[in-house]
Amino acid sequence: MIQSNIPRSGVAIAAMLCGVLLAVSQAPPARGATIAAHVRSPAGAAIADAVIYALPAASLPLPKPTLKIPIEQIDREFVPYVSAVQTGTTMVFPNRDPIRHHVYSFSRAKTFEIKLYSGNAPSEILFDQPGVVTLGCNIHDWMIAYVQVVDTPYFAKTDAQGGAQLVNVPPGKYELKVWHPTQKGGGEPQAVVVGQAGVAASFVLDVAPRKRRYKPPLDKMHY
Ligand SMILES: [Cu+2]
Repeated sequence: MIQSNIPRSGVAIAAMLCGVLLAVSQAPPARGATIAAHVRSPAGAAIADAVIYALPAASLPLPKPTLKIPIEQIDREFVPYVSAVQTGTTMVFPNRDPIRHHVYSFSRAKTFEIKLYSGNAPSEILFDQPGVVTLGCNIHDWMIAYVQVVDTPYFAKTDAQGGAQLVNVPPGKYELKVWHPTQKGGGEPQAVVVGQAGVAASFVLDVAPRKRRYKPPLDKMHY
């Protein structure tokens, strides 16, 4: 910080404040627009945990993934149940339980296992191929999670109201796709043109109810 010997008058301070306000109001706009997507069933019910992703029609210089994305194990479940990540993302699998877990995948997009561990997993996993990766725990049959690995940084997952916001999408043409772990039909890809004002899209997707395997209460656990 440069010291100044010039006394600051009220006018000078007011001018400085104006400059600050001007700088705030002239902040550059967000880098892109928003794709507001909505997914519902043929009967009109909101579909949660659907992954929406936008693949650029032309090759764009896409930002690379930089964050490590966690899937935790909490109360003998994977959290979250559904994740979406960009191809090239490193994922970590912290175990928050007082018992050990053994995370594995036989999926073609990523086959791996992290043998029985507590706390932070001894290895991180690079998801370097697009596709669906199904995770299980070798000890607890009911534990399941899905990772949709996509060749784009523009994706989002629907909330309980079936809505998903893909943010900071540069203007241009995209193929908009939807995926859900228990999808049965519908959800055909859509061509969308993203303008400065963004775009809205809706999908109708037929999904089966999630089937859960029996999860014993804690006092019935032997491991
Ligand atoms: Cu487990």
